[in-house]
Amino acid sequence: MGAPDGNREERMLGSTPGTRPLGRGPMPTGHHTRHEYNHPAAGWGAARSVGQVLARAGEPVEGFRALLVMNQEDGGFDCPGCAWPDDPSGLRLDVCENGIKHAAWELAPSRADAGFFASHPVRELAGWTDHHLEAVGRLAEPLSYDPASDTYRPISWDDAFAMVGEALRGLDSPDQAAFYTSGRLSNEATFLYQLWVREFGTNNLPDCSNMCHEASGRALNAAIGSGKGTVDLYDWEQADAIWLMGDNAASNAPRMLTWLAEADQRGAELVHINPLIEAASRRTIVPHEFVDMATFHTTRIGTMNVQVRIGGDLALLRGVAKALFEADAAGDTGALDHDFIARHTHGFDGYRGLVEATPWAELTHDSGIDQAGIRRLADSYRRRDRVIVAWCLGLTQHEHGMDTVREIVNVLLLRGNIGREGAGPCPVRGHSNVQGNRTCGVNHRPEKAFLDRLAEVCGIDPPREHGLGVVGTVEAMRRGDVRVFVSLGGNLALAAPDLVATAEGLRRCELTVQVSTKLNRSHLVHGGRALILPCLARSDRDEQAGGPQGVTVEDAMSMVHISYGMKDPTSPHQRSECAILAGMARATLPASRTPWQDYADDYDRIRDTMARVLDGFEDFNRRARHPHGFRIRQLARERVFRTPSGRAEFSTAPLPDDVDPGPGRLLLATVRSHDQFNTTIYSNDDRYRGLKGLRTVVFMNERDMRERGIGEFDLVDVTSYSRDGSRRHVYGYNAVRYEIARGCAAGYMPELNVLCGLADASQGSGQPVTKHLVVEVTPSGRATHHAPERRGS
Ligand SMILES: Nc1nc2c(c(=O)[nH]1)N[C@H]1C(S)=C(S)[C@@H](COP(=O)(O)OP(=O)(O)OC[C@H]3O[C@@H](n4cnc5c(=O)[nH]c(N)nc54)[C@H](O)[C@@H]3O)O[C@H]1N2
Ligand SMILES: Nc1nc2c(c(=O)[nH]1)N[C@H]1C(S)=C(S)[C@@H](COP(=O)(O)OP(=O)(O)OC[C@H]3O[C@@H](n4cnc5c(=O)[nH]c(N)nc54)[C@H](O)[C@@H]3O)O[C@H]1N2
Ligand SMILES: [Mo]
Repeated sequence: MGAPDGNREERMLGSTPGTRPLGRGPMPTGHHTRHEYNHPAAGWGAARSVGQVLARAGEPVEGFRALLVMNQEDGGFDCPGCAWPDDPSGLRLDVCENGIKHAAWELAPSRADAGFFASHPVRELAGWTDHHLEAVGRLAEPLSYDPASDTYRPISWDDAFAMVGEALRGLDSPDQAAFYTSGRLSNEATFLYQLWVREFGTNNLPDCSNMCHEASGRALNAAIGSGKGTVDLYDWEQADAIWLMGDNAASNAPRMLTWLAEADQRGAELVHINPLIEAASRRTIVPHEFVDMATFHTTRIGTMNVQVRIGGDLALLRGVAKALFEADAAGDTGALDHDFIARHTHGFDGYRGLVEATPWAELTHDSGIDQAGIRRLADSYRRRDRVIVAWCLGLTQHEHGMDTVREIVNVLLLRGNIGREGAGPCPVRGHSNVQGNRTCGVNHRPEKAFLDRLAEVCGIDPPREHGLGVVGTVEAMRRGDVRVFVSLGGNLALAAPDLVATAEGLRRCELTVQVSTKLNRSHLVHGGRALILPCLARSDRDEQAGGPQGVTVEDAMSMVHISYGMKDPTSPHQRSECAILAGMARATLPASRTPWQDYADDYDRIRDTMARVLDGFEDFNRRARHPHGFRIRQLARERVFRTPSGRAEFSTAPLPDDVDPGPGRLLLATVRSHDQFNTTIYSNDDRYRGLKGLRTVVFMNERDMRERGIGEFDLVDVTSYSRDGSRRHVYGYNAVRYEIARGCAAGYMPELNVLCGLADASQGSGQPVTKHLVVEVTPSGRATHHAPERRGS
């Protein structure tokens, strides 16, 4: 913080040769350390880390009290962190270290008020790191950007709504606006949001899913007729093998550790498929068993580590299928579930033909796992009757993410591992309500049936053409085709690829509107006019004309339940997301017949409408209040597949052609540290990877370092090669030795988003390929010698 420093923005981008980069966490002190992390995941280290974050958040006692009722059956609010489900048996205390950090961060007092903004012009704030921006506290009142003083100034809610309404009504076409969401928004607010946007006349509803699990949703839809996973926690209790692919569970879904530990105790096989050896694949102390914590009892987690190369998962899975087909051909009648295949699937012969024709040499080369290793995995799969395959971003943020997810389904189908107890596909969703956002209508490619129902029930005429996703929106802003940008939560300026290009797009807008809880980069990278509208968070008490209001979310396993915030709002000027949406909608659509104010007064009325529009939400108000809510019916779980053939579909994608980055180059995955939630950075530490005090790092395999003459913590420059032939750079990062597959590298998002070009998005899913960047890492200051070369996609 401190004095304005124009240089700071560039130092955060790491874009100046010979200058040390700052990163997005607290200002680096220059002191950093690395040790092998030999302690179990979670446990006392977790407790200590929570204490530090609570202390920094300023209200430890209040914080702790709130946390004790979080995720609990009798009242309490839903954890604002990840989407892992609550324990329906109530036997496990469902809080985790990172959920606590997250809630405590949200519970911070309001300090980002008018006084704060008056004394800190935007050009000064732009030099603060992202950690310091959020650390200011909760946003306290509506603000409008004043160009003359370069500050945000208070504005009344009515004037703010009027500004939004006028700007939107002044556009030549509704498609000149885009409406972003991050996966925090409640189901009720989501429904109002998309209703407003579609009544206004566009499907430009980009959301964080476009960068997250878009590939999973599309692949599952094509394969099993539903974009969601089929398993629930009961299945997690029954499985005799669980595969975790491309997921850093110990940091990003810590409550999963309980279930992994229990699975391990009952003898289930746990398989970790990841180019990095992550903490959950070693040992854990189940985070919720405080007695165990006291006695330092640890549970072994992880019985098999398969260190696939980046982008090699499809080849690995296909190798497993090949081994099964070979066993079947050799007379092993139990290798495949022929009965299931005949009754419930379509396209089997084509898939078998493709797999049998693929030589082992290709599969081992592309996966980075030798034949013996693939066969070991296939044997283990053959021996287990109930197998869950869970996955996260390590599989989706690739050009071929959809093909890889479909290959998971192929392998599951071979042994009937779907629609059976203890088995099935399980995408580990990210944001706490990202799945509910989709269910309730945030989708730039809505289905016809949904729009028909919306039209009929709500009496509107929704547009039918597909809208823009995240990358399309950024491109359209840069061209000047999107002129108004509204954001319900999130931090697009930092979460999107190519931070420089995204900033250019946002700055070209005539108006940017951010409905947020905390100050972030997206408030500082703004349009000609800009609004910051402070909203209540899930933990805050939400009092409306109709009394205290609760909102629902859907977890990663399709459970929907209601929760009530219980903390008094930190400022009387904050409004609920539903109220803000109703205000903006009324100002935009003066002739609207939608009862916006009634909806905002009493969310039961929103739920009554939702019950008529959304499949599976019948009797919504009553069922949401059941102690554990209700599960949206998932037909694929019952082996009813709503695909064109009426069966589960095998797919026959070719092997990805992009596993080799080219001579001298590496494939780089951007990942999260333990101490961050997406663009919210709590500290510069990454406990399970043993790193302290530094985020501007590149994790590398020791041999790849040696080949380049790079030692531990040496300064390196990283150049990325985009598909469109452009290059991007960061300078002065530190190389860190790590147990990572050869030819692979990793570093942190959002710092390294600068390296991902807008052109580097999957043709299948539209997802930026942020786990698959082609890079060169060189000792700092030494130019690269490899000729530039265009790569196809
Ligand atoms: N505490 C905390 N919790 C979170 C979040 C957070 O930031 N902090 N974010 C939330 C959100 S929105 C999401 S989407 C999830 C994200 O959860 P994760 O998907 O776990 O997030 P990442 O850190 O991006 O890690 C991806 C993992 O994929 C691995 N990987 C990279 N490339 C490949 C590959 O080619 N193949 C395979 N098999 N693995 C690969 C990496 O080594 C890493 O372990 O977590 C959610 N929960
Ligand atoms: N390179 C790279 N880039 C990535 C990824 C990656 O793995 N690598 N991951 C991608 C993924 S999976 C995701 S999900 C996106 C995340 O992208 P986003 O969802 O856009 O980003 P967040 O960091 O989760 O947003 C944090 C901000 O949300 C606001 N906020 C928090 N709680 C609330 C609330 O209750 N209501 C409202 N209205 N606002 C709130 C706060 O102001 C906070 O600053 O990033 C993507 N970007
Ligand atoms: Mo995500």
